[in-house]
Amino acid sequence: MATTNLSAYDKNALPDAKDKRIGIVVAEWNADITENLYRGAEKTLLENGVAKENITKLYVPGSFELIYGAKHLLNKNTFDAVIAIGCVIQGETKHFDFVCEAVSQGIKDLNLQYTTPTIFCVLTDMNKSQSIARSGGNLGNKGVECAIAAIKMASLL
Ligand code: DLZ
Repeated sequence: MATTNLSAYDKNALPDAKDKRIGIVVAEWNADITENLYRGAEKTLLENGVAKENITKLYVPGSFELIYGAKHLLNKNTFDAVIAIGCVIQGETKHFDFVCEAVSQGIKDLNLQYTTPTIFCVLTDMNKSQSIARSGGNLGNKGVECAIAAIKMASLL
Protein backbone atom coordinates (compact mmCIF):
# COMPACT_ATOMS: atom_id res chain seq x y z
CA MET A 1 0.00 0.00 0.00
CA ALA A 2 1.32 3.45 -0.89
CA THR A 3 2.06 5.54 2.17
CA THR A 4 3.98 8.49 0.77
CA ASN A 5 3.19 11.46 -1.42
CA LEU A 6 3.52 10.20 -4.99
CA SER A 7 3.49 13.64 -6.60
CA ALA A 8 6.96 14.99 -5.73
CA TYR A 9 8.96 15.95 -8.82
CA ASP A 10 12.14 17.74 -9.82
CA LYS A 11 11.15 20.93 -11.66
CA ASN A 12 14.65 21.27 -13.13
CA ALA A 13 14.37 17.89 -14.84
CA LEU A 14 11.30 18.94 -16.87
CA PRO A 15 11.40 20.25 -20.44
CA ASP A 16 10.48 23.88 -21.11
CA ALA A 17 6.69 24.16 -21.30
CA LYS A 18 6.48 27.89 -22.08
CA ASP A 19 4.69 27.68 -25.43
CA LYS A 20 2.75 24.50 -24.81
CA ARG A 21 -1.04 24.43 -25.22
CA ILE A 22 -2.87 21.95 -23.04
CA GLY A 23 -6.51 20.85 -23.26
CA ILE A 24 -8.07 19.44 -20.10
CA VAL A 25 -11.34 17.51 -20.12
CA VAL A 26 -12.95 17.14 -16.70
CA ALA A 27 -15.71 14.72 -15.65
CA GLU A 28 -18.45 16.20 -13.46
CA TRP A 29 -19.08 12.95 -11.58
CA ASN A 30 -17.37 13.16 -8.13
CA ALA A 31 -16.81 16.85 -8.92
CA ASP A 32 -15.21 17.62 -5.54
CA ILE A 33 -12.44 15.16 -6.45
CA THR A 34 -12.12 16.02 -10.15
CA GLU A 35 -11.93 19.77 -9.39
CA ASN A 36 -9.06 19.09 -6.97
CA LEU A 37 -7.32 17.04 -9.66
CA TYR A 38 -7.87 19.91 -12.09
CA ARG A 39 -6.47 22.45 -9.61
CA GLY A 40 -3.36 20.28 -9.11
CA ALA A 41 -2.88 19.95 -12.87
CA GLU A 42 -3.46 23.64 -13.61
CA LYS A 43 -1.14 24.81 -10.81
CA THR A 44 1.63 22.49 -12.04
CA LEU A 45 1.27 23.62 -15.64
CA LEU A 46 1.39 27.29 -14.60
CA GLU A 47 4.39 26.68 -12.31
CA ASN A 48 6.23 25.15 -15.24
CA GLY A 49 5.65 28.05 -17.62
CA VAL A 50 2.43 27.17 -19.45
CA ALA A 51 0.45 30.39 -20.03
CA LYS A 52 -3.01 30.52 -18.44
CA GLU A 53 -4.57 31.40 -21.83
CA ASN A 54 -3.01 28.23 -23.28
CA ILE A 55 -4.96 25.99 -20.90
CA THR A 56 -8.45 25.04 -22.11
CA LYS A 57 -10.95 23.32 -19.79
CA LEU A 58 -13.88 21.27 -21.10
CA TYR A 59 -16.50 19.59 -18.89
CA VAL A 60 -18.20 16.28 -19.67
CA PRO A 61 -20.86 14.54 -17.51
CA GLY A 62 -18.91 11.45 -16.39
CA SER A 63 -15.70 9.52 -16.94
CA PHE A 64 -17.32 7.50 -19.70
CA GLU A 65 -17.64 10.73 -21.71
CA LEU A 66 -13.96 11.65 -21.25
CA ILE A 67 -13.12 9.79 -24.46
CA TYR A 68 -15.53 11.83 -26.56
CA GLY A 69 -14.47 15.06 -24.84
CA ALA A 70 -10.79 14.33 -25.41
CA LYS A 71 -11.47 13.43 -29.04
CA HIS A 72 -13.30 16.75 -29.48
CA LEU A 73 -10.22 18.62 -28.23
CA LEU A 74 -7.82 16.49 -30.29
CA ASN A 75 -9.79 17.22 -33.45
CA LYS A 76 -9.15 20.93 -32.99
CA ASN A 77 -5.45 20.30 -33.70
CA THR A 78 -4.49 23.19 -31.44
CA PHE A 79 -3.11 21.34 -28.39
CA ASP A 80 0.26 19.82 -27.60
CA ALA A 81 -1.32 17.42 -25.09
CA VAL A 82 -4.76 16.63 -23.67
CA ILE A 83 -5.38 15.53 -20.07
CA ALA A 84 -8.52 13.52 -19.23
CA ILE A 85 -9.56 13.95 -15.59
CA GLY A 86 -12.08 11.68 -13.88
CA CYS A 87 -12.79 9.75 -10.71
CA VAL A 88 -14.57 6.40 -10.72
CA ILE A 89 -15.47 4.98 -7.32
CA GLN A 90 -16.50 1.36 -6.76
CA GLY A 91 -20.22 0.96 -6.07
CA GLU A 92 -22.43 -2.05 -5.42
CA THR A 93 -22.74 -3.08 -9.07
CA LYS A 94 -20.42 -3.89 -11.96
CA HIS A 95 -20.82 -0.38 -13.37
CA PHE A 96 -17.40 0.55 -11.99
CA ASP A 97 -15.72 -2.17 -14.07
CA PHE A 98 -17.45 -1.17 -17.28
CA VAL A 99 -16.65 2.53 -16.90
CA CYS A 100 -13.00 1.87 -15.91
CA GLU A 101 -12.53 -0.56 -18.79
CA ALA A 102 -14.16 1.77 -21.33
CA VAL A 103 -12.29 4.90 -20.31
CA SER A 104 -8.87 3.25 -20.07
CA GLN A 105 -9.29 1.43 -23.40
CA GLY A 106 -10.83 4.51 -25.02
CA ILE A 107 -7.97 6.76 -24.02
CA LYS A 108 -5.48 4.11 -25.10
CA ASP A 109 -7.22 4.08 -28.51
CA LEU A 110 -6.96 7.88 -28.78
CA ASN A 111 -3.24 7.60 -28.15
CA LEU A 112 -2.96 5.14 -31.02
CA GLN A 113 -5.16 7.17 -33.40
CA TYR A 114 -3.88 10.70 -32.80
CA THR A 115 -0.39 12.19 -32.86
CA THR A 116 -1.21 14.41 -29.88
CA PRO A 117 -0.93 12.50 -26.59
CA THR A 118 -3.84 12.08 -24.18
CA ILE A 119 -2.92 11.62 -20.50
CA PHE A 120 -4.93 9.26 -18.29
CA CYS A 121 -5.78 11.22 -15.15
CA VAL A 122 -8.58 8.98 -13.88
CA LEU A 123 -8.73 7.75 -10.30
CA THR A 124 -10.23 4.25 -10.04
CA ASP A 125 -10.74 3.82 -6.32
CA MET A 126 -12.47 1.40 -4.00
CA ASN A 127 -13.89 4.21 -1.84
CA LYS A 128 -14.01 7.98 -1.46
CA SER A 129 -11.20 8.04 1.13
CA GLN A 130 -8.77 6.66 -1.44
CA SER A 131 -9.84 9.35 -3.92
CA ILE A 132 -9.42 12.12 -1.34
CA ALA A 133 -5.94 10.84 -0.48
CA ARG A 134 -4.92 11.00 -4.17
CA SER A 135 -6.47 14.35 -5.11
CA GLY A 136 -4.54 16.65 -2.80
CA GLY A 137 -4.55 14.47 0.34
CA ASN A 138 -1.75 12.58 2.05
CA LEU A 139 -0.81 10.58 -1.08
CA GLY A 140 -0.42 13.63 -3.30
CA ASN A 141 -2.43 14.76 -6.28
CA LYS A 142 -2.71 12.71 -9.45
CA GLY A 143 -3.46 15.97 -11.30
CA VAL A 144 0.11 17.09 -10.57
CA GLU A 145 1.56 13.82 -11.87
CA CYS A 146 -0.56 14.01 -15.02
CA ALA A 147 0.42 17.62 -15.74
CA ILE A 148 4.07 16.54 -15.58
CA ALA A 149 3.30 13.63 -17.91
CA ALA A 150 1.57 16.07 -20.29
CA ILE A 151 4.59 18.39 -20.34
CA LYS A 152 6.97 15.50 -20.98
CA MET A 153 4.80 14.00 -23.71
CA ALA A 154 4.16 17.38 -25.36
CA SER A 155 7.92 17.82 -25.61
CA LEU A 156 8.39 14.51 -27.39
CA LEU A 157 6.69 15.85 -30.52
C1 DLZ B 1 -23.25 6.32 -13.73
C2 DLZ B 1 -21.92 6.56 -13.09
C3 DLZ B 1 -21.60 5.91 -11.88
C4 DLZ B 1 -22.52 4.98 -11.18
N1 DLZ B 1 -20.43 6.15 -11.26
C5 DLZ B 1 -19.56 7.02 -11.84
C6 DLZ B 1 -18.32 7.31 -11.21
O1 DLZ B 1 -17.98 6.83 -10.12
N2 DLZ B 1 -17.47 8.17 -11.84
C7 DLZ B 1 -17.77 8.74 -13.05
O2 DLZ B 1 -16.94 9.51 -13.57
N3 DLZ B 1 -18.95 8.49 -13.66
C8 DLZ B 1 -19.84 7.67 -13.10
N4 DLZ B 1 -21.03 7.42 -13.69
C9 DLZ B 1 -21.37 8.15 -14.92
C10 DLZ B 1 -20.79 7.55 -16.23
O3 DLZ B 1 -19.40 7.84 -16.35
C11 DLZ B 1 -21.50 8.16 -17.45
O4 DLZ B 1 -21.49 9.57 -17.34
C12 DLZ B 1 -22.94 7.67 -17.57
O5 DLZ B 1 -23.01 6.26 -17.59
C13 DLZ B 1 -23.60 8.23 -18.86
O6 DLZ B 1 -22.93 7.74 -20.02
